[in-house]
Amino acid sequence: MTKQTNLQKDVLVLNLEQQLEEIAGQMFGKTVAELSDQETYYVILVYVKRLMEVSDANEGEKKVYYISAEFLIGKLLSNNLINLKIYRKLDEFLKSKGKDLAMIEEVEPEPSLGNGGLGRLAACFLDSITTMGFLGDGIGLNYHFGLFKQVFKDRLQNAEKNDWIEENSWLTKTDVTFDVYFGDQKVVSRLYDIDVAGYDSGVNKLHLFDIETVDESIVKDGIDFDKEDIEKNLTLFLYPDDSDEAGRLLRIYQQYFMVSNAAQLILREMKEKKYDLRKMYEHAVIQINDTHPTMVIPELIRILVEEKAFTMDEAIEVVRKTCAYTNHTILAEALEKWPLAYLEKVVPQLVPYIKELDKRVAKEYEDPKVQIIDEDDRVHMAHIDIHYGFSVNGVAAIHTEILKDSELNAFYKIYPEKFNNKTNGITFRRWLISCNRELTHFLADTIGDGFKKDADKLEKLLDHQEDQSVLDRLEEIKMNRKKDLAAYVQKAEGITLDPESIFDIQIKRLHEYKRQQMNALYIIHKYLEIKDGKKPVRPLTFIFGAKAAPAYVIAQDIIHLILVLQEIINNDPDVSPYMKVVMVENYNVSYAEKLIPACDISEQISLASKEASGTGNMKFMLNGAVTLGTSDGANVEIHELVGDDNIYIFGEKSEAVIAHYEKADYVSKDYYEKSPVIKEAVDFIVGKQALAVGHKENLERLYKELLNKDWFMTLLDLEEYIAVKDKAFADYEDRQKWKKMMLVNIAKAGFFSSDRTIAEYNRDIWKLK
Ligand code: GPW
Repeated sequence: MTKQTNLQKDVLVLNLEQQLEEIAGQMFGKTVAELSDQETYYVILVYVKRLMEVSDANEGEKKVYYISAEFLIGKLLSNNLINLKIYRKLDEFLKSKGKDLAMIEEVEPEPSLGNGGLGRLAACFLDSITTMGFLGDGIGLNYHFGLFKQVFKDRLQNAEKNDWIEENSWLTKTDVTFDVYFGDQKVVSRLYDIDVAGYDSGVNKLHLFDIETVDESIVKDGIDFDKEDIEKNLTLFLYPDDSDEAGRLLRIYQQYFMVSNAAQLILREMKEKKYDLRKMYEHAVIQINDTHPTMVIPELIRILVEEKAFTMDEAIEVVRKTCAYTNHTILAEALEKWPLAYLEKVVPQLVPYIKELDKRVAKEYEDPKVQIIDEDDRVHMAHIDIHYGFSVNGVAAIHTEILKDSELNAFYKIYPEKFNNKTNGITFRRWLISCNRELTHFLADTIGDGFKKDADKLEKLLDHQEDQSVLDRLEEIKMNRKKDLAAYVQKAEGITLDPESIFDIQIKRLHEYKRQQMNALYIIHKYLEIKDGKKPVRPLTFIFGAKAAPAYVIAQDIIHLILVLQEIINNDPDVSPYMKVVMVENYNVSYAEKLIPACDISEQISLASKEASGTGNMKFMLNGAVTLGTSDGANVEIHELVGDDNIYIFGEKSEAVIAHYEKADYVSKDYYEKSPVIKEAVDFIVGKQALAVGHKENLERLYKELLNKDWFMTLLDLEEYIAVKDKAFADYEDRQKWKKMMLVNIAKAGFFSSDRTIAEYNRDIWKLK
């Protein structure tokens, strides 16, 4: 069987040219040479899907089910071609037909199935799980309009629906359907699959559930729609809250729909393979990606008790041995706590089980901090995961320590053996091989191409620190990516960037804890300096990309401020030769793939303790950018790896920040009044110039927030940030020094391969063969 399918695949690859001509003929009645880029994309899509269909599936006695509300997979064409090892062959064929593969890649719509880091991590993990030969599938939802599309109007973010699903797509409709009950209300699900090809390996699946009664026409202007009718709206949108909890019933409907389908799919597979359900944990491990899929625990227990004749004790035991939980945040507002009344309304059948789980905890432990249902009748989802799963992991070393020492300390005392760290990682297939082909080829020529399968081999680059031609080539490749980006930004945003300037980039979801506002205050400071005659030796380019949750008012205000600064600065003839600001519209994975390789300075400036890990920081480093960051999340591990000389670290440490919260002694106004530099920058927000361009309401609200609240302590670190950033810009002029910093960053990035992360998940949690 295996041999035969392999042969089929080999034949398809061998006959790539014939195959494509044949498909082109059938689909469009044309030869490949006659196709438009759009048509060529569809033809390749059909071919690659066929190839994956006949590829060997990964096999094993035990499977990991990675359940996640988000899979931010990005465009798939280029990565599939790379992982199937046909990129070059196809590229050459297309060239011979007068076509440019890069242009064809542009045609593909980007799947819109995630917000940010959490969803992108899930996508990197699928790539690595599959590449490493493990049996593992993703389970999530097929949101029709996904995360909103960001459009700037009048220097404000507008949210529009993101209509990403086309007739021909990577989705394959299956004949798998399940009945899902919300109390008495039944809906019928439909499973869509996306094949996940590993690099030089087999395939796994991303299972996305949907319902056929969804009615896209109920979405009128923007992203508003009637929230009442579940059958019509269940899978329309990905709830656009990254870290802000907005307790909405629809979100609970989606979560239950996801886990009910997951549970039914898993039990179906157990049955098909004739596995003993009482030993489910020998064949299945469920990784719960943050608390969004937590209801899978009571749901599985319910099914085992009601349909499979388990006692409550037996069901709890089996489920406990099957489920593992990953925590991605310590932000209180992001830890899901659903009112019991909401759960009663959406999934009354689950409530008795949740109450039973709560009762057992209450009987055993008195500490109110570890109860499942609190005094206000809110259900703490993470607490279900910790009590009724076998593993709890954080996503970077410092984050896991904070979980153990403070946020989840009460649980750590009960279950020290459950806690473990799994520092995040990124797939190098997308974040190096695909997005920076020139750098990839150069690295392969310099140190051999072993790093493609074993990322630690990048360290070999350290042998070339004194090799002038290597250093010069790194600089040259960076310049080429900056030129590429400048050309793209010119087209997409209508803004001219100078590739000779320093590209300083902050791209990530917009959130106060990530402190884009601190970067904006630096920009104001620099602007005023230049106005004052203090010109930088080299022009500076400040680039932002960020979506803000539509309900997150201050985040919208920060976007507004940045767009106001963009307008003022880029149009000021005294200043624009020395600095530019650009906030790119609708930042997404595809944009990241262009921005990251072009970056000189990677902004990772979250308030220490608040960014669980960050993964953009890793992508930048891998592409030769130098980090300017706080001692937060994975920055701490980057710092340890590259050493003091190859990173710019500033700001209060997490212990000090946590102490500020405990003592409630941070007063932003004190910082404002103490420092003329801070005062001047903050006042600019509501000064004449800003108000002439921007909206009073937004700017004043932001100003007041910074002065009177500043919950994420922007002003705490601002002065140090200004000093260290200025130092980084000055150091950039020592080109030799900077090129070595680039080299060390690339060489030390191997640790952040998601292959390493997945190997650790498997070693400590999943234990797949
Ligand atoms: F709040 N993260 C995210 F923890 O992108 F659930 N979305 C989310 O909803 C949450 C976390 C949640 C991010 C973290 O902010 C980031 O630090 C981390 O690198 C990433 O998840 C992957 O672990």
